[in-house]
Amino acid sequence: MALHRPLLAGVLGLCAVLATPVSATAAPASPHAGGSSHHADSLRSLAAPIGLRIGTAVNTDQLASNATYRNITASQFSTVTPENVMKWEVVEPTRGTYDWAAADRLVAFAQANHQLVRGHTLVWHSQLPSWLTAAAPQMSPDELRAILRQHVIDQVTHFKGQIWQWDVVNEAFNDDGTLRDSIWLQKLGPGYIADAFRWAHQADPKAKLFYNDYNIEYTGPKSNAVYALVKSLKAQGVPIDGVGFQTHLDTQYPLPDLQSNLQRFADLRLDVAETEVDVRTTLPVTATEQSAQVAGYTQTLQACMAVKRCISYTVWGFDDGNSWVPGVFAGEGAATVYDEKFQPKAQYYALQQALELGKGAPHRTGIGAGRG
Ligand code: 9MR
Repeated sequence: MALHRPLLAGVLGLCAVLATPVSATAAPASPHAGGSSHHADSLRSLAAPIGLRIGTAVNTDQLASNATYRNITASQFSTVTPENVMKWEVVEPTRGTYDWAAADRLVAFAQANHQLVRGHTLVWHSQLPSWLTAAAPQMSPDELRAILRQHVIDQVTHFKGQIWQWDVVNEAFNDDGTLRDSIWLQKLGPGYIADAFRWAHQADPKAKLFYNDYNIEYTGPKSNAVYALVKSLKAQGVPIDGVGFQTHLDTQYPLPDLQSNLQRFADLRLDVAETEVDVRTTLPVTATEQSAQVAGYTQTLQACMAVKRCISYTVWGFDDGNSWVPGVFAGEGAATVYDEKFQPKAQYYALQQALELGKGAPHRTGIGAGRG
């Protein structure tokens, strides 16, 4: 997989470090974590008055085996994203044989807990099944296109009516703004992107269809290239509804213009979402670094709240024990809002406080389906 160029979040002093938590009740979850009995200070409850959804990526092994993990997932968040179980290698490990079991269980969990689901992801260069990566180089463009079309249509059809937002195409660009040299680009040319949106729309006309990428949170060659792409897709009538900004941040890099960048995409009459937020730093974490992490969470949530078409804010896992970061960035971690023992950190209270203080933010209208 591509290593993300660490992003910035460390605008020290940009946001005040929280001295006092908004509430001491952040904690895990009442036994009635589902249903409508969420604590008034939960992230999902605090975000509800402005129509904002707060989400998390979910590790479905933890969800099945760990009651604390399950309770926090249910009580704090109003959307869930499968961290891995809707990816192609999981849903079709053998050609023609689908295994939806893990994804279906997550969808059922979400429904039981009145959560919406972000489907992740239909077209990507990574986590492809080995039968596909082995055979693709020898396939004709027509053959590969038929396989991709079938994949998109079968998966979206399977979950029809159950997915709020689909990440239809994920990470199609390089950081310099050129298209990534994936098997899709090599064999099908750049038109595979528009095709994927058309196929997904055909299979579930009500799902909101997103383009999703990292390092597009600030303006620059990559963000500008995605902007040009989605503007052109809209102009051609391709059924795209939104852009997902993954927002994997690192305290050593600045994040200069997230809000205005989100706004320029929103001005194209697209919804926007922060889809995979985390803020990593070097270990062990110093007080200065944690301040920068707190600032990163505050800044990213406030930017979303300030943009009316920013309809969801999703963290890429909520606890440090299950974060992807240490496995990929040597010597870094502590990127989430709960520690390894599922205790909320200052980063959690920063989200709580931003929501508390942002009650006057514009009410989102994009919760239902529909374009324009
Ligand atoms: O968090 C995911 C991790 O468990 C997987 O091993 C990894 C495989 O590439 O994918 C991680 O999730 C990625 C997401 O699907 C797309 N954006 C970047 C995320 C972090 O790598």
